[in-house]
Amino acid sequence: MRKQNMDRDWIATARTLSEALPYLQRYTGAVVVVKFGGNAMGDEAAMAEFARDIVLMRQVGMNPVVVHGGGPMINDLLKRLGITSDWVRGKRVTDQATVEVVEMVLSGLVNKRIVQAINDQGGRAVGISGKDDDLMVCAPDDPELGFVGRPVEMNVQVLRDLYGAGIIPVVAPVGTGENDNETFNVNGDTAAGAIAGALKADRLLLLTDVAGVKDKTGNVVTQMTPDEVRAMIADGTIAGGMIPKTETALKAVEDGVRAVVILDGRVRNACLLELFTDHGAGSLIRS
Ligand code: X2W
Repeated sequence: MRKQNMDRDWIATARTLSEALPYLQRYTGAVVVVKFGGNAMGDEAAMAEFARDIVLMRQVGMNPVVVHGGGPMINDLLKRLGITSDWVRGKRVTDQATVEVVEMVLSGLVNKRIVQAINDQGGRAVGISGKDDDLMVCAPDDPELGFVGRPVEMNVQVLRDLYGAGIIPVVAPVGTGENDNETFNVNGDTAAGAIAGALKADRLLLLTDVAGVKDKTGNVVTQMTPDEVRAMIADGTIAGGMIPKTETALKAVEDGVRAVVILDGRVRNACLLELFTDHGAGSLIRS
């Protein structure tokens, strides 16, 4: 039954929708690559909320492409199997046994969990990996890292075919190789950046578990140019795990992505906050 009392929440809801109009108009047809990291995934409720935001983006005429990680989930299964992992410069040293687990977890458990969550919210998601239609062809990144891949050839037509048909592609960061029967473990941020670059996406959203890029005083920097990011890396303001993320952002902007945003995926409706409000969220990097 319709309620007659116009309490403040309903008025605020209508106001929010009205204020979103210019953003909805600006983003019609926009290609938005969303990297959903394993640390940003959280519980079932958080997953459902993420899926709902992605379905809403599709519903209002955007073309979202989800690229996911799953590092913590790979750690869980490796542990259960008694396989240990070493890390070098933020990347998992990946031998034959490890790459099999990586593919099982990323292309299997994690990919299908996200696909199902999007479909449960009324979207049409199809899960693939970098092997499907040779989407992401890799070469070894560094001999020290084993089967860790560096994307060398991107074939993104399959993604255009999927979103052109109204489908939301969900991509696991597992690559194929230049030789037969090779499998590569690709860092999720690297894969998302390569896909966004090859699509010349309007936005790359890197959802993580920190508020964004912080300056020396610990405040989140809301907007930066690539030169400013390079200076912050050089003087040590950007450090640790933020280095590969900002380097991915720099490369994506160089490749023709219009803007990259590093934002906290644990914040409710993080994607919508960034795309559809004046407020924005996280740190935006653009020339
Ligand atoms: C990552 C792939 C998953 C990933 C790994 O093995 O953990 C490499 O390190 P998050 O959740 O985004 O960190 N690959 C080469 O990137 O997951």
